[in-house]
Amino acid sequence: MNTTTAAPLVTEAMKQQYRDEGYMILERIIPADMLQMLREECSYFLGYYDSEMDMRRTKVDGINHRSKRYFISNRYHLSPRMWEFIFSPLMAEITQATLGPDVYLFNEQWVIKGAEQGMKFAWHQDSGYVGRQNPHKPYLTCWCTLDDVSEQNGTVYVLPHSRGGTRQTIFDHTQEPGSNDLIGYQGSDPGLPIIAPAGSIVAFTSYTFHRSGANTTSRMRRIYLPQYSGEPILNKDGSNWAMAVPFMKDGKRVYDRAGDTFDRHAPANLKRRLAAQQQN
Ligand SMILES: O=C(O)CCC(=O)C(=O)O
Repeated sequence: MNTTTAAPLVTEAMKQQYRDEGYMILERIIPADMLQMLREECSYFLGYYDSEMDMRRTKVDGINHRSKRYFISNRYHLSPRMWEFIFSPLMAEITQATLGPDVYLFNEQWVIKGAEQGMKFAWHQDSGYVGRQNPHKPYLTCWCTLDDVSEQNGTVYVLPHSRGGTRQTIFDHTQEPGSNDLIGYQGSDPGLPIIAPAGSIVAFTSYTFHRSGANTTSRMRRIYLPQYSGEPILNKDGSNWAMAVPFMKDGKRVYDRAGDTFDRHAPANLKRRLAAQQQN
């Protein structure tokens, strides 16, 4: 009888680093067919978003800057296959290792830096965007590389908890004019650059300070970034801050593919925005 079990993808040492320093790195962890699918979907959503900006006759939309930097959020219902990655056994293992037995999809986005003019993104905690006025436990960001990432093409820099003082604290953030970035750290520590091949995942907590550099290369730099929480994250009025799609409950996968529709789970502000566009 064969009694061997597959080695865990997330090792004890990785979990310890995540707990102590707020991040861990899983290199070349995304299967090749998934990576290909994510790259194809990325092209679709980028084209979709560019045409939306053109229709609105704008080049700047919040923190999105046409051809320079994109954050395209919470549209996975518009794809017939994104759920296969978001709710995959791989993401189940990573989320269980970091958040525990109950997991919800909170937010998901493409973060794309344009070739040659890809803009930097300022030091922040993801929780700084949710805000201290909406109290929440640290949630999980999975920064998934669709390209090899380097300091030249605008990789992310992480400030470990022991250097940023972030283990239990959400700092004040102020908005930077022009870029519209929220900035939460003004210190001189440059952070740790993540140099990793395509298909890697950097998992960090929403309290961990991070930033990213400019893309000066001749190719785009593409990231897919799903975020998960251990419980729904709410606005003060009780509505979802973004989404709260059940994924795991008591360590078991409870994701309901048939019930996961745009109408049921997409954020209210996105529903309003897309509905308004259809009327134009
Ligand atoms: O991929 C990047 O450039 C940084 C993304 C990021 O920091 C975020 O979405 O919070």
